[in-house]
Amino acid sequence: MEENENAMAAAAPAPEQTGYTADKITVLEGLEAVRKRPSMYIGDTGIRGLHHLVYETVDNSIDEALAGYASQVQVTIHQDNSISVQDDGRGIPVDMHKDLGIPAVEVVMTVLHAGGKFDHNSYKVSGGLHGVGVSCVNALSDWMEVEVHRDGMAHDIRFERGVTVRQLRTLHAVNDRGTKVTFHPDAEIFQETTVYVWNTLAKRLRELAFLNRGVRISLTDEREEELRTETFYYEGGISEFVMMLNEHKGVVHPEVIYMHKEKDGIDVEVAMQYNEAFQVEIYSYANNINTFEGGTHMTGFQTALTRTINNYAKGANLLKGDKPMTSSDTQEGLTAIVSVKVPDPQFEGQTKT
Ligand code: 0RA
Repeated sequence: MEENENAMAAAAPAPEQTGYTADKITVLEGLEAVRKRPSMYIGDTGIRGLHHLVYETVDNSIDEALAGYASQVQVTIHQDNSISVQDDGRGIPVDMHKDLGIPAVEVVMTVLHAGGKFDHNSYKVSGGLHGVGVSCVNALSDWMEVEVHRDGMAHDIRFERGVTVRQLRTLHAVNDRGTKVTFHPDAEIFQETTVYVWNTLAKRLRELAFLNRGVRISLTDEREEELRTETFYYEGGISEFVMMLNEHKGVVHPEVIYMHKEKDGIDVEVAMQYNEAFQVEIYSYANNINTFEGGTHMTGFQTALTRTINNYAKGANLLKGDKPMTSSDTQEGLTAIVSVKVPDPQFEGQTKT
């Protein structure tokens, strides 16, 4: 992907011919590349890719919440299937980017991978789709508007197919903070459909609320005569996720077992509860993305579980003459969530959904 971008930038006309600086050429070529091969960036241009535009946008607000600056994220499906994602975070900075000479918010929205580059302290955790950033959403939207409330003022900017069509303006005084991104998926790109599905968005937003304890995420649909709204908020985080999964099963112990530790910037959480069934239901996540092929976080948990139970059993003389338990013994009837948050994740050869 990087190689491709560089190749395109190299083939661009010389700055003296166009009046653009080298940086600006790279900016334009970048988003053109996304429109040329959208599936390279968002996986596909069907209904999945369409919904991924929302997830990618929501991830930025979740990051702001994980950094401790936002507490809620509101997603709205408007009548024309445009989507708004609004948070109460610090607001994307609107000051001039010193190298590019355009406002920082414009950099975030028009430069591939620009996400938090100008903010080296940012602890970017959310996975995004392929970690492509909100500029890809911009490139694949026939229009996008961003409104920022910051330092007591409202600001807005508008793009069409990734190109700035209305420069950043300062509108009026406000007494709140936050960012609202509204985009309309481009039917030239999403030829199959541009219609959002409530259940698909609700399922992912609920999952994000479970995985990010204390973040209030709401979904509103303005397309029907009657407004539909649902709020996902779980003070218990992944423990409540396990409770939901075990809801219709007889549980072996009433309380969900929960463990949480942060070390060297890596956050690890486990919630688990045994039920009376035989199936194993363990879901693992890295940076809010379901790592359905497992990984070191998953095998680490499984190994530790079996070792811990065997050590206890041995110490309490429960094994008698029996062989130590196997991991299939210790996982029978187990429902568990393993969630890790890593600043620079490696999804080696992993297909993300
Ligand atoms: C970097 C720096 C700062 C805010 C953000 C990113 C930010 C990005 C998004 C995207 C959606 N919502 C957002 N909210 C905040 C601010 C740095 C500062 O104020 O010092």
